Amino acid sequence: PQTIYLADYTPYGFIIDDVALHFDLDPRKTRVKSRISFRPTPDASDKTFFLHGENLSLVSAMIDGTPVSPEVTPQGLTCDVPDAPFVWEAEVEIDPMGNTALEGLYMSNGMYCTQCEAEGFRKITYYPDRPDVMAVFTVTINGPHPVLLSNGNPVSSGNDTAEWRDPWPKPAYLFALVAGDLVAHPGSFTTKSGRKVDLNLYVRPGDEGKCAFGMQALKDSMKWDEDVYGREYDLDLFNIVAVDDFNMGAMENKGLNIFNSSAVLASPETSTDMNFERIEAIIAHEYFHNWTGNRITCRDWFQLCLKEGLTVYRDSQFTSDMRSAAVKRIGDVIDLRARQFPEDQGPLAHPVRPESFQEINNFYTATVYEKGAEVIGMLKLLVGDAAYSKALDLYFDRHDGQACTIEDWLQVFEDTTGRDLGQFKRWYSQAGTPQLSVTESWDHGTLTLHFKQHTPASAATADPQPYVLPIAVGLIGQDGDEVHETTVLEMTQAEQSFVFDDLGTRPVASVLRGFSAPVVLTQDLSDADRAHLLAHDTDPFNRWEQGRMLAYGSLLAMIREGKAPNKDWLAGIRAVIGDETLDPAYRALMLGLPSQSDLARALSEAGDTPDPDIIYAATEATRAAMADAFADLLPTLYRRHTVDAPFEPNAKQAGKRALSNAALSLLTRNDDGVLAQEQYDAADNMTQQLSALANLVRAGRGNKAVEAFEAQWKADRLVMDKWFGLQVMEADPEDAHEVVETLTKHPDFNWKNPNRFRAVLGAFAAHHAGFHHASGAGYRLLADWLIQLDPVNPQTTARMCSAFQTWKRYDADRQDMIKAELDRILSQPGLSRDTTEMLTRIRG
Ligand code: B3K
Ligand code: ZN
Repeated sequence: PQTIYLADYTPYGFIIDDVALHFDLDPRKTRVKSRISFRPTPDASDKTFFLHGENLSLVSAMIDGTPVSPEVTPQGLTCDVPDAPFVWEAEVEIDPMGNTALEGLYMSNGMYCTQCEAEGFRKITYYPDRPDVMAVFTVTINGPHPVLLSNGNPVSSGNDTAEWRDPWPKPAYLFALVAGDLVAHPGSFTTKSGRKVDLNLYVRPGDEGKCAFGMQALKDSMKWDEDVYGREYDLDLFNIVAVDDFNMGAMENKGLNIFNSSAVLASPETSTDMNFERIEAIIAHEYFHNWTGNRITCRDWFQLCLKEGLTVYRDSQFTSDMRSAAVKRIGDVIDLRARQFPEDQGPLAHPVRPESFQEINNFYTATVYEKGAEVIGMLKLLVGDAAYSKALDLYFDRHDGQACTIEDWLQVFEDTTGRDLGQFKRWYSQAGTPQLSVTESWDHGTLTLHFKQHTPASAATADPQPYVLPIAVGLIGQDGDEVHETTVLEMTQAEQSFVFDDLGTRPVASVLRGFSAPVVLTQDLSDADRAHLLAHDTDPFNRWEQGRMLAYGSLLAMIREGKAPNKDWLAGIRAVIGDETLDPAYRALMLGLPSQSDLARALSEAGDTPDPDIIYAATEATRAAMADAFADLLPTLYRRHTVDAPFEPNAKQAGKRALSNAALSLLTRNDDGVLAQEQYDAADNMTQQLSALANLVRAGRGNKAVEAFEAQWKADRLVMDKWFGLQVMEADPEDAHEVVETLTKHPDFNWKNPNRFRAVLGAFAAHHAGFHHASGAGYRLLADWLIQLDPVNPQTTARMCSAFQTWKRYDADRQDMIKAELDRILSQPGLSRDTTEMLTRIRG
């Protein structure tokens, strides 16, 4: 496969004034006619007329009305064209039904839908399918379907036909078309300048009852973007469509967002609190793309973080405002460590702005998205809130309607603040997680913090240079009072010291408050100092973090030396979870433990070889010790926070349920599932029902409830995904692979549906001890399924290959077995470019 380089970027040789598309829909033979006005760019060096096109059969092509015979390859076509404005017309035939890759125009449960980002439009018609070519589209759709949708505003509609016009120039990746028998859940929003916008959520008949929450989330998002970023919506209409077969969460097509039904449909009976929060965030994310992504788009796909990092950052601000900022931040850091750190520290490491790729779909990663958002958070911390707002206003003013680069983005900050961001830019160009260590010296009222930063070399970055690190620090006195409020230290060197003076007695340093930079921090704090911060830190993130560090210490000592759980840690957690002045959601987080793969990462960072069975056993023993140590407290925690009022998906109720269910999971260890069964029988919402079910299965008492749940929810695809997933997640490591094998033989295991495939195989890949079973059965099983899925859906296959990215952490036997599986997959004839690239990089 061919490697594409950022350094090779050249502007397109033509400008498009206008695109007209005409669709005659048919499941196997859809006809697409295009009429596109081109004009040569005056100063372009490359005048070759090239149009991308894949899996298309060309019926006819004309230039200025005269038939032409372009030279066609599997990637596209070239043609001689006049050195003056001309009109290109073509007709192609495509096969939506045969399109199982879910990219381009495809069918899902009888409806037509599209997914064009990043390079799917070329599977619809011949076109310069690159984001820096922006044009105005008119779309006509013919087909016997009650609902026919495309981008922009409706122009006309009649029997089995509709015409749409999108007045805003856009790249082809934002094109969308939907047709089918759908019902609309309507709403409306009046913008701050008084324009009324019609809103619709289109769903399959039967799903009408799952729309209200998503609609409200959309209105909240529209309002928030006006209030916080001053951004108003720009069309008369905003449509969202729910689709069952979708490779990702959702897609921000202009005026016509298409969502995985799991990312938009919600009801109390069928969705958990976590589902509600995720749906609200994804709706916000896609809506926010209208300005950060659509109005201002990317020049090329290397700049993906320009829209994704910024939009993730914006949606995290939104969730912080709608819910609890502290809880959101902790959740984001847990997620970053679980998904981004392994990527950044393994064979798939790449900069936030990659410099080369073979398949761009492989770069929609936690590094581009989540680390990309962290970089923006750091920038904001460095320049301050006011300068951030000014810079964003300038960005929107200066670049509206353009396809931009990271250089453009940083320039608005330089112009606003006068800062030189040359060194800061390394966050975009270097791969790897910086390791930051801090030691202290104390001298008569003066505390000096000595920092060192070091980033390990990787295949992507051979010799990483020091970063600009914003390090938020506060000081907590011996009596528990804050003696120095948060200050942001700006570290730019490999080694640097910062002084705090005029201190009476020696305080405890609370370092990297709010996780102010995405680094691995090593701080020489004693357990007593950590316990002091756990009890008194005014920074909610760091308070939680110290509990987590103590948990790591306790678990690692148990794993390495068989030590009993750390009593000071248990006592510290006990005090926090019993503190009724604290937010229940926050206390629920305090009852969490590092995941087993986080422990494996910590061991391997320290130079040890993780043993998944020992990690599993230590985690179980620690949970048992918690159940024991908190035994007297748990029943009260459970009862006090069980919600009696009618279900509301708000943060307040969700926090209470999170805490009572965290208590339930410990209580179940003491009562053999009696309370869990009680909760299961009484549950009137999915949060309570699913949590009870998970506890019953974990306790080995779930058979009856598993059957009852299936009988109750057989007809609901999204709930059945949970049913499949839960049985894998809660399986005993010894038989996890057998559980998976049994589930894959279930008549409802439709493996071509990405949600169902992920529910089972994705959950299995995340089951640390089950997947890494010493027999190698887990590796073989996943590899078998990746081989089966690849020809059908390369994107979902390639994404799941990352299950193997941590393979070099493990012992030689496991490494040999994994390597054999990687090679077996790689030797499959016709393996997709997506999967080939992923496995080649992982194998190293
Ligand atoms: N921009 C889309 C992702 C497209 C994925 C292409 N493989 C969703 C999002 O980030 O909002
Ligand atoms: Zn996005």
